[in-house]
Amino acid sequence: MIKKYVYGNPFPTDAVVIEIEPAADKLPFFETDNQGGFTYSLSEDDIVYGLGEQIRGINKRGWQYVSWNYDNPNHQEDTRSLYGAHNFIIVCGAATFGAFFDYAGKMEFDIGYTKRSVMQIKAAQNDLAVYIITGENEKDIVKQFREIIGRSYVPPLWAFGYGQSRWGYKNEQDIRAVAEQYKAAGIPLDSIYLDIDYMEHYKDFTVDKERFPDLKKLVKDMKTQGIHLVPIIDAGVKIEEGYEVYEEGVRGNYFCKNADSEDFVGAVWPGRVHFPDFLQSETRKWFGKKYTVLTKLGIDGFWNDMNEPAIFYTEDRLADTCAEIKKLTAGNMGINEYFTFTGMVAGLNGNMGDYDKFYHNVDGQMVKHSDIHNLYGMNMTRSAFEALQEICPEKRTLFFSRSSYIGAHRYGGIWQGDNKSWWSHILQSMQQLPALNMAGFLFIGSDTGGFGCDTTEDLMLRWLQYSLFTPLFRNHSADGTREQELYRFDNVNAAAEMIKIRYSLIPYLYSEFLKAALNNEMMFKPLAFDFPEDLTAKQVEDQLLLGNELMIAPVYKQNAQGRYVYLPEEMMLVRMQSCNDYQTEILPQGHHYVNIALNELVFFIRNQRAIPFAQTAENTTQTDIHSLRLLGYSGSSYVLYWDNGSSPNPEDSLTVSTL
Ligand code: MIG
Repeated sequence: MIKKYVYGNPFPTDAVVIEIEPAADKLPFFETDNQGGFTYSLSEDDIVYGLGEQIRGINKRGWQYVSWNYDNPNHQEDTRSLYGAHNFIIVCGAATFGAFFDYAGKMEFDIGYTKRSVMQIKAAQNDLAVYIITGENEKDIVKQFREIIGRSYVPPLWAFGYGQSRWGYKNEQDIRAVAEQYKAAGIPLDSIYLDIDYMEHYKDFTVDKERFPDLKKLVKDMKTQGIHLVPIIDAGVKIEEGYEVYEEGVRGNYFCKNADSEDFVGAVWPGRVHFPDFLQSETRKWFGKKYTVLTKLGIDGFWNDMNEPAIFYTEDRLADTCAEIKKLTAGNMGINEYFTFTGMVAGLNGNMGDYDKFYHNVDGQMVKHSDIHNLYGMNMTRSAFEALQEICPEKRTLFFSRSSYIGAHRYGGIWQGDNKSWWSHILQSMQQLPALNMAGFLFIGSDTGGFGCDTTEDLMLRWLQYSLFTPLFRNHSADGTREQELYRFDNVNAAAEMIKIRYSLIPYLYSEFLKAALNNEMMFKPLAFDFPEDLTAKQVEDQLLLGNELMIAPVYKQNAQGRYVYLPEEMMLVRMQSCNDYQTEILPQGHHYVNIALNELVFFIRNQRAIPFAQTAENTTQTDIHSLRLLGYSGSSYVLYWDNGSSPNPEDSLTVSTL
């Protein structure tokens, strides 16, 4: 059952797509101060799940989180905000219920941080809707929630292939070289990503003519090899006379304004920019249509970046900072002045105060950005999604975004933002998956191998062995870091086998994805969701159930030759060196130490279940679902969901068959 409680005058976020009448009774479970604050007493055994893309564990107890979409490539345990805001939690224990705090501004979730047994949730203003969901169990609560937030985005089938990306591919030759070297190494590939360097001076919807003289031909040549090129689009629009997007935006009043009703100026990669006011439907229509510049060249996938929006600096703060620094550095600078000075410089990027300085035009009303901050990225992706539905109505376009709010799951996927080539970031990515699924995000994945800093061969192999299970499977790294295309490593063979295994698993992964999307289910679940009576399962933070048949337990520690795994029931261990070389072993319920060599993939098939396993393929156009074999317990069957992989509504071509 879902009940809605309204406080003040909430801004319509469009997270919930079903009309729900506000309840007349008193808010259950929480005490409210009627000032945006909500308090719940946690029992010792309560678990709190959720918050989507956030730091720390599957159980969120013991930290304070802040929903404030934020560009933090250096996130660690002490971080409070990441790229997305997903204010949905499930409390499980003394009482079990779900709660969604539909509020687009800054929101704090103190989950036993200030006081171990108190959960304090606080919206910056008392203008929000709170949805309380009760049900049979966690999965039922999720299903009810997902029903009210609308169907999750389903990407084209090719988006389940492996993708290679790097910030630093500078020109056509670089792109062609990546394709050639993957082919030479015999590694399947479905996509290569174009980062900001394909643009002319980082201007959206332009292509640098010198470095990419004939993008249309490049797109075509790549397609004949089964490879899709996926360009990036940034939120900020460069201020430059004669640049069409800028001029149209100014003329149409499509940009965010400052307090004096002038177009607001921030600085990001292109230098000084205006930010499209994606909260206006007119802006969304205008900006969305711009994607045709690229679809006309044969492009059929995009990633939307910098849409928190990230702001490196604003002009007035820069001027103030420079003036202050002049004063600080005049004469003999003391150590306190020195730290004030470095702090001021570091504080330019993503400064909270800058988000108070611009406004959105919502039906003629000026709304301060910080009050609706977390909706910006969602509306950018919505702009693209809705426009592309009109421009290419016959097929799905791949979209994923960096920033998001609940509701954005209807328009695209998300990648989990900038991470690092750190072992801890394998685990961090994995711990977010169930929470993201709870919030509707199904097309998700991390920058495999790590985005920032230098990767190592063993980190890459272990990351592949995890990421090959995630719907979005992309190797991505930052400019200046060690190159990490798989052919760069000594043990290219082991990496190649992992990618081939991914392609053999695509029928299973895609089928489970369709089930999750069409039936409002989770693709990745904490163990306790399927084994609610098992007290040990409740504590497992580094294993996940995948679909209804698998359990994954990746290695995420350097030099580890294996790991401890907890089996909540008897399962079949599958140990693969390649699609055709594998061993299986039945393990009883309980604790096990499992050896896992660096070149091996280990996963578990649940008791009396089986999964479809295909011949590997060079890319998804070769995925053959007619020669599937079942892998797992003999005598068990599998229900396969399949469609043509491209029709806008999966239902239109859906087939459900039992193997
Ligand atoms: O400030 O476009 O998260 O994936 O490679 C960095 C360059 C801007 C951030 C994205 C990352 C991308 C990078 N971008």
